[in-house]
Amino acid sequence: MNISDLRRKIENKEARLAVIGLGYVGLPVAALFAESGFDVLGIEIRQERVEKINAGKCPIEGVEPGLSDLLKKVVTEKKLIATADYLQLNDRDVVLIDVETPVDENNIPQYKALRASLKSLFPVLKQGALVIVESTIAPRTMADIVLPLLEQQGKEKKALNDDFYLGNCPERVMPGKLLQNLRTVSRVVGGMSPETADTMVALYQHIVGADLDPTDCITAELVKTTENAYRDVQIAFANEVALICEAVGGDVWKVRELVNKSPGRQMHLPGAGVGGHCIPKDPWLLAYGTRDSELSLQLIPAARRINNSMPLHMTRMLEVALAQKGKSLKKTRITVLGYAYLEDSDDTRNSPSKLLIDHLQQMGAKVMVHDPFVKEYQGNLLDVARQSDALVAMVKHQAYQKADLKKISAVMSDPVLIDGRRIFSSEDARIAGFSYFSLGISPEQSSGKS
Ligand code: SAJ
Repeated sequence: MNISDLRRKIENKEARLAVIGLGYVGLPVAALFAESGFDVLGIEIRQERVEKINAGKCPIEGVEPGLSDLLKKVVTEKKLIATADYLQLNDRDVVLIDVETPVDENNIPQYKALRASLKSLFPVLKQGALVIVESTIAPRTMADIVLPLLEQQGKEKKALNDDFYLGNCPERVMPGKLLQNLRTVSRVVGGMSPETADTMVALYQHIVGADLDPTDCITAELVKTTENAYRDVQIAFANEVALICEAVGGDVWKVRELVNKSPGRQMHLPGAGVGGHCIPKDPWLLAYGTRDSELSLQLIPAARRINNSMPLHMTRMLEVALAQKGKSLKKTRITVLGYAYLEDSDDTRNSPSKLLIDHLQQMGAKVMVHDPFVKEYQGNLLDVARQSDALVAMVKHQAYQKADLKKISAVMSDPVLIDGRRIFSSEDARIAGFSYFSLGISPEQSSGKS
């Protein structure tokens, strides 16, 4: 089958699709293509996940509007079937790869899952099939790693743009808005040839109601990692301004509001840390692309260091607040509000709270954790906070924005409130009986002494 035949089959939805990796990205993608009328095979190595999906049950927890119902519908209609068996890929015209691409403790990309999926795919890949990597990858990964693994295995060889076609179409999803982002956010469509990119546009047009920008693979790899490195640097800037405001007696939240009135400014939100599956990782993927060059990056690594230091800054704020009451961290009881990395989500990957909790425990504090979305930390907030010396607010869950601070303060002893996301107002916290300290506001201003 040549690219024109494939394009025709895609346009009239006869092409048989497969998605390798039914996680936060792969599962909604598979469900959307199934809903649009394609026959979709989902490949998932976790057997329990396969069974759950084939029972029409969504394995993704948290608030994902529409996903559970959509999955149930397409599974019931048998438009989406999950399996762990790679052999079933042999009749698939298009194979999307949505496996994890984490970085290790040295910020080096770990492509184990990507390599494994390509190695399993090679022997069963249908002649003339289109392979699209949706996972986020470092620049040059398509050319240096993906292509060679599809061109040869052992003695068997395959020819690009003849035996198979290849592209990279990075996802732009966000937990809590998986379906919405897939349907409404533009995508960069990188093909190993212009014809492949155009064929990929024809495919994604079935589920994406936004710009589809055809280009080459290196551009697609650079755009995805750059857009997240951009966000990380912007957040780091906001965090450094927060530290400046604390040092000079300012209020970063007011400063940010007024700075953003200046045309062309978009100062991001300072915060207690940067978590999630994208932002902490993608700057390192971008940097990894330069590994064979003489280039030594400055700004992008520095931004990562600043953002990673924010949970420890919360500890320092806590120590200052407790010292004003003649207390030290050792033996105090601290309640951490929020373990997810993002408000109103159950996603705990790279949770900044984990860094804070580990550090507080190393300093000898007894740490309680509450999070309305994370199973092991759900429970009655008053019970968790009871007898605590301090609260550290790490995630701006709606439940905390609506919390009755008076009731919480009443079950604590001489309470301190450290606010890492400006969830509360200084006045409300003080009236409720807390000694209140907010990230980005000098201690004097926070406690109303200035
Ligand atoms: N954060 C800040 N200050 C900010 C924004 C975020 O401290 O101004 C923190 C958050 O608390 C969180 C982390 O950074 O811990 C990441 O937040 P995020 O809003 O960037 O959420 P993510 O990680 O889900 O980012 C995803 C990314 N999307 C993709 O990679 C496809 C990101 O590019 C999007 O901008 C973001 O979703 C979004 O807002 O849609």
